[in-house]
Amino acid sequence: MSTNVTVTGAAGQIGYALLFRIASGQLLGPDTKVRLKLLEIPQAVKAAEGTALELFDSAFELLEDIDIYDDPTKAFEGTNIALLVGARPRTKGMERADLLEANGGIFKPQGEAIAAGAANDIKVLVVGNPANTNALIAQSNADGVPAARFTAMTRLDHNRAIAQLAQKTGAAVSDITNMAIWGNHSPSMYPDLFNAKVKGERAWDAVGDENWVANEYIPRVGKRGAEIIEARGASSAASAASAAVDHVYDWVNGTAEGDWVSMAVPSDGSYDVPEGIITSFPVTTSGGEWKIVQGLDVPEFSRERINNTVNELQEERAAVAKLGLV
Ligand code: NAX
Repeated sequence: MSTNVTVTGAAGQIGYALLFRIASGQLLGPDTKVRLKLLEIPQAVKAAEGTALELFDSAFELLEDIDIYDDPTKAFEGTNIALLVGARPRTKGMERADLLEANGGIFKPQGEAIAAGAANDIKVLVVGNPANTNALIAQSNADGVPAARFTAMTRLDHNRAIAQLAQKTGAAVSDITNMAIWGNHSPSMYPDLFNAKVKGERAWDAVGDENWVANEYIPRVGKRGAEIIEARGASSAASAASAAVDHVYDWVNGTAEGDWVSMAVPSDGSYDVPEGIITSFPVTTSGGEWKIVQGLDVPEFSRERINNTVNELQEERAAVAKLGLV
């Protein structure tokens, strides 16, 4: 048995890091063979073919086949896992409405193609920005596919939040559990230290410095993408690919007992977050399904910040609704 994995934006920089991780078995585990289906725009198909040659040259034992398409209907046919990485970036002078409209032109037909031909167990992760709202557009246009199959990536923010907390407290990354990112994959997202733990102790108490949390930690995690661009001269790529692998691996294989991960998923109204928007929550996964963790502590400090990031997503939803995309 093999699993069909579609990757869009395959010729891009995240694609270049991601495809080798998938083909080596890190996405689905060492017992699952993979057939890659790559989607690119016509101008980038040749570059995707170049990456496919390198994948071939790596002689990955789990990689059964690679097909390259410039047509979403073919790229999503029979697919089990779809990683939607390709998106339209914001260019100079572009207003938010223009950005959302341009991405609507990508994610609406991709949602329709998923509905038309993907496998019954399809799972979708949207990485391409604005990821949460692009996921909402795809989901809204995928008639007949359960909304829960559409998720967006906040796992990079989650991993950044763990790494920064480990550095501050001197703990190992493996000592940090129960991290949660709430909201949008944008600088407004909220990493929650009230529920995260450092060696079992509440992270807020382990840090013991509200000023650091409010004025250094949260902005640092939120603006880490800009810091990487400043240092590298290009946006995060390998860390984003790594986070995408973590997201799908945990969705398919389940979260560890007592721990959870962050995924942007369609809200069911939990924690008074408006229903329907695709927003990050702490979730557990089991049997290929996710569940929002219930009953967590949401003090005023968290509530204000969750409301702020969720309001941003509601505005994005209103803007794409106005464009007839959802
Ligand atoms: P690149 O510009 O290197 O690659 C994007 C690729 O997508 C290009 O090869 C392009 O031809 C392709 N593409 C464009 N439209 C397409 C379509 N309709 N169908 C198929 N392919 C299409 O960008 P890269 O650095 O790889 O980043 C990809 C996306 O990830 C961007 O939108 C970026 O903003 C987003 N990110 C999201 C992150 C997250 O945490 N959710 C973090 C990393 C990254 O910034």
